[in-house]
Amino acid sequence: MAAALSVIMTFLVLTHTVLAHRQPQIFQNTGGIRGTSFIDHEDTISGFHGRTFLRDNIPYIDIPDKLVQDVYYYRWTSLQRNLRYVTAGIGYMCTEFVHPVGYAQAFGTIDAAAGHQIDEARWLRNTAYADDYIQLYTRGPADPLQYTQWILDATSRRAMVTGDSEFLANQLHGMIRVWGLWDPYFNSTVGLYYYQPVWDAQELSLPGFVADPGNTNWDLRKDGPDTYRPSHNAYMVANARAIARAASIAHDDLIESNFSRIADELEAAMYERLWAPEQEFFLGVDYPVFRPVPNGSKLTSFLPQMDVIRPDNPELTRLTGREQVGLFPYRFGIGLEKSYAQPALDAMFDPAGFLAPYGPTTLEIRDPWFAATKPDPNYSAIYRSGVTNATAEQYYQYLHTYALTQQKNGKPYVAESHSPFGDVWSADSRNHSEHYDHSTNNDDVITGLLGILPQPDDTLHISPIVPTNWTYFALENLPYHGHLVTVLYDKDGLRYNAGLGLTVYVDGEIIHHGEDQFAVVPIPPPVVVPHDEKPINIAANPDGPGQYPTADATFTYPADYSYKAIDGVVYYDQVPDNRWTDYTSPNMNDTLTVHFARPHNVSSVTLALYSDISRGGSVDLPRLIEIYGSSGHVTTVDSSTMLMSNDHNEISFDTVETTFVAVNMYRRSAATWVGVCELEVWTPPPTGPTYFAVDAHLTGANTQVLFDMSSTATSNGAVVGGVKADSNVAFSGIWSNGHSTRLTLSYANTGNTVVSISVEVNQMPQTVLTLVPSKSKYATVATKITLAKGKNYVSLRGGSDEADIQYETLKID
Ligand SMILES: *[C@@H]1O[C@H](CO)[C@@H](O)[C@H](O)[C@H]1NC(C)=O
Ligand SMILES: *[C@@H]1O[C@H](CO)[C@@H](O)[C@H](O)[C@H]1NC(C)=O
Ligand SMILES: *[C@@H]1O[C@H](CO)[C@@H](O)[C@H](O)[C@H]1NC(C)=O
Ligand SMILES: *[C@@H]1O[C@H](CO)[C@@H](O)[C@H](O)[C@H]1NC(C)=O
Ligand SMILES: *[C@@H]1O[C@H](CO)[C@@H](O)[C@H](O)[C@H]1NC(C)=O
Ligand SMILES: *[C@@H]1O[C@H](CO)[C@@H](O)[C@H](O)[C@H]1NC(C)=O
Ligand SMILES: *[C@@H]1O[C@H](CO)[C@@H](O)[C@H](O)[C@H]1NC(C)=O
Ligand SMILES: *[C@@H]1O[C@H](CO)[C@@H](O)[C@H](O)[C@H]1NC(C)=O
Ligand SMILES: CC(=O)N[C@H]1CO[C@H](CO)[C@@H](O)[C@@H]1O
Repeated sequence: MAAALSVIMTFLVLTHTVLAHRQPQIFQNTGGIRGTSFIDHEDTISGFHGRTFLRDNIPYIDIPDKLVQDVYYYRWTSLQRNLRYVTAGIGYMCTEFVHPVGYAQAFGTIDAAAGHQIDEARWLRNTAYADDYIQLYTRGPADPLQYTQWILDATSRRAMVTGDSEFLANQLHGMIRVWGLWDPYFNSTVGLYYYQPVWDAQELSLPGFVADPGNTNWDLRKDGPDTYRPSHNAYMVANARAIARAASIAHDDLIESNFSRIADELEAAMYERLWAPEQEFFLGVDYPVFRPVPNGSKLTSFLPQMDVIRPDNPELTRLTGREQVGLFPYRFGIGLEKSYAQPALDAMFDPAGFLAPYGPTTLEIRDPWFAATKPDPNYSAIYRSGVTNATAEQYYQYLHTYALTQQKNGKPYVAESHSPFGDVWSADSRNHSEHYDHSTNNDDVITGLLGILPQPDDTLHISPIVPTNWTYFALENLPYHGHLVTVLYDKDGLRYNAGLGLTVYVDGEIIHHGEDQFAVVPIPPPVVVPHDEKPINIAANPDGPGQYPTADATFTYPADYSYKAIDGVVYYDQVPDNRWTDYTSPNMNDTLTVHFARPHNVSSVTLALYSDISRGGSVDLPRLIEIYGSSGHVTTVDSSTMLMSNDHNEISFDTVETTFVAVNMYRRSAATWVGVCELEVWTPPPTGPTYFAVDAHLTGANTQVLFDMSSTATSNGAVVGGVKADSNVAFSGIWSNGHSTRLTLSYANTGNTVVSISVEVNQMPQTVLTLVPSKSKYATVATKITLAKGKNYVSLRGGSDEADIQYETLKID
C-alpha cells in the first residue's frame, strides 16, 4: 500500500446540496484539527452499514493480521448498534443487548458492561457518546449497583484519552455517591467487598458449584453464594484510585488522601485474604450470611442462610479451584510482581490451565467443575510490568485467539458466550444475542497491540506489543487529547512511503521520526469541545408510545413499528429489527410524522434510511422526499440529490417553528417500498434560564403532557399534568457553572391541599418545594439549589393523589 500524505478535515462534508452527510455539527468546534489518509478510509469500511458514523468516528488500522483487523472494524459497528440516544438532555447510552432485556435498568442500562463500553467508546472522535453515558451513572438514574463494575476507573482512564481532565474533576461528587452505594456490601472486619457471582456477571461460576455440589438448588448453583471476589475487589480498588485522581485534579487533598488510603487498604486486604499461596492465584472466598440481595436496583428480597460446604466461614477459607476472575486484578494494576504475575501467566499458557483454542476458559480446565463462558483476555498489563518472562508473541497469541473466537460463519461476530474448544457460540439466540456488547476488543488493539498508553500530561507514549516479525503497522486518526494522532511503523519504508521505522503525526504534522517502535513524544495541550454546545436530538423517545415525542405513519407494515423510527437506536439489520417501513402499502407515497409536545425551531431532519433491496428485500430508498411542518411545505429532496441507503442523510433547510415534522416519501417503483431506521431532529441545546416541563422525562402512571389553553408558557398550551405521588418529572441537560442558584417552578395546584415536592439534584435530594393551592391559575414557587459544574439532572419527585398539579416551566437563574 502506497499513499501520499493528504490532509483531510475531520468533519467531512460530502455534498453541497441540502444533504450534508455527517452527524450534524458534532465537530464544529474542533476547529482546524486535521488527520492523515495513508489507509483507504472508504474501502476498509465498504462492507458495513452506517458508514457515516464510522468515517466520522473511528481510528483506522493497518496490520499484518487480517483476522484481528477485520474483527477490529466489525467491533466499531457492533458498538455503534448499541449506542442509543435516550432523550434530549440525557443524550447517549450504550446497551448490552440491542433489544434491551427485562432485567436492564434505566433506559436499558446494564452496569456490568459499562466499563468495557467506556473503554471502547473513549476512542471515538465524538466525545458525546461517553460523556453522556458516564453522566448517566454519575448524575443520572442508571444503576451502578446492579452488577459489580469499574465505571469510575474507566471514567478516569478515559480522561487521559480525551485530555478533558476538567470533565473528570466535575464528576467527583457523583463518583463518591456511586462509591457509597456499595457500603452495604463491605465487611469492615474482613476489609473486602462481597457479592453473589451472578451479579459479578459470572453466573454458573465455581462458588455456585461448590455451594451446591448435589445440584439440588438451581438458583444457588447459578447465582452462587456471597463471595469475596478478586474481580469485584480489584474493581473497587481501581474505582477508589479513580476518585483519588479526580480529587487531585479538583485540588481536594482531603478526598484524595482518603480515597488513596481506602484503595491501598483494600488492595492490601486482597493480598492478605484472596491471594492463595498454596494455589498461587487470586481466589474467591465464600461469605454465606443472611443479607439483602439486589432485585433489579431495589433491595426487596432476602437470601436465607445457605447450607453450603462451609455453613459459616469464620476462618475465611478460600475456594479450591482457579477461576478466570483471578486473572482480572492484573488489569487494574494489582499483583504486578513476579510472585503473583508469573503463576498467572503460566496458568494462561498451561493446556490444563486456561489455554484453549477459543480461550481463556473461565475456570481452569483441570478443575472438576470446569465449564466455560465469556472470553476476556488481559495480558498486556502483565507483559508490560516486565516482571515475568511474557513475550509479545504470547500477547499476540491471545489476541489472535480472541479474534478467532469472535467469528460466525467465517465472519466477525459476537454473541453472549463461546465454547472454549469448538468454533461455536454457547449462548447465541436469534433476535437477541447478536452483536452482544459486554467486552473490550478495540481498546486491546489500540492500547495493547499498537501500544498507545494514555497519559495525564501532554505526552504521547507508544509502546506496541507486536510480534518480532511484523514489518509494518499503522494506527490512523486516533483521537487523543482532542488531536488526531497517526502512528506508522514501516521497517523498510515501502508500505507507507513515509520513511523507515516509526513516524508519528499529530493533526497532520510529523512530530516524531525514529527507527525504534517505542516513543515518548510531547504533544500540544488538549483541545476540548465545549460540552454545552453539543446539539441535541429532540425526536428521541425512550419510553414508547404514551409520551412525547410520538411517531405515526400513513401506513406501517404490521411487523414494523413507527416508534422504532424515534427509539434512539440506529442499525440497519434485517434481524434484529429496528425500523419503520411501509412495505405492502397500497400508497405510492407514505408519510412518517414525529410530533413534539411544544413548538421547536427546526432547521434539519436526519433520516437513517433503511434499504434491504441488495439483501433480497423490497425496501429501497425513496425516489423523492417532501418535508412538512406546522406552516406547510418546508423542503423537497428530489432525485438530483444522492441519498445514502443504510446511513444517515441530513436534510437541512431554513429554520421553521413547528410542532411536528412530517416526512412524505415516494416509492421508487410499484415493487419497492420505503423504510426509516431513525428520524432525528438535531437542534442547539437549550441554555436556560427557562426549561419547559414538557421537555422533561416523565414517569408516573398519570404523568403526561396536557394542553391547557390557560397556560401561556408555550404557544400550544403544553404543560405537564397528572403529577401524583408516584411522579418524577426529570429535567436533564441543565447547564451550570457549579454554584448555588435560584430555582423557580411555575405550577398550578387546583386542589385544596398544600403539596410537597422533593427536589433532587443529580439523584441526591436537596430541598422541598411547597406548592400551595393556586386555584386555577399558574403560580410560582422558588428555592435555592446547588448545581454541579456541567450538565445536571434536576428531578421533581412526588405530587399528590388528592390535588391536580400541573407544571409549566422551571427557571434556573
Ligand atoms: C473517606 O470517604 C468515605 C467514603 O465517602 C467516608 O465515608 C469517610 O468518612 C471519609 N473519611 C474521611 C477521614 O474523610
Ligand atoms: C423482584 O421484584 C419484582 C417486582 O418488585 C417481583 O415481581 C419479583 O418476584 C422479585 N424477584 C425476586 C427474585 O425476589
Ligand atoms: C464480617 O466478617 C466476619 C468474619 O467472617 C464475620 O464474623 C462478621 O459476621 C461479618 N460481619 C457482617 C456485618 O456480616
Ligand atoms: C516462562 O517461565 C515458565 C516457568 O515459570 C516456563 O514454564 C515457561 O516456559 C517460560 N516461558 C517462556 C516463553 O520462556
Ligand atoms: C425481535 O424482538 C423484538 C423485541 O424483543 C420484537 O419486537 C420483534 O418482533 C422480534 N423480531 C423478530 C424478527 O423475531
Ligand atoms: C510471523 O511468524 C509466524 C510464525 O512463524 C508466522 O505464522 C506469521 O505468518 C509471521 N508473520 C508475518 C507478518 O510474517
Ligand atoms: C402523498 O403525497 C401527496 C402530495 O404531497 C399528499 O397530499 C398525500 O397526503 C401523500 N399520501 C400519503 C399517504 O402520505
Ligand atoms: C424560534 O425563533 C424565533 C426567532 O429567534 C423566536 O422568536 C421564537 O421564540 C423561537 N421559537 C421557539 C419555539 O423557540
Ligand atoms: C487486553 C486488555 O484488556 N488490556 C487492558 C490491560 O490492562 C491495562 C491496564 O493495566 C489496560 O489499560 C488495558 O486496556
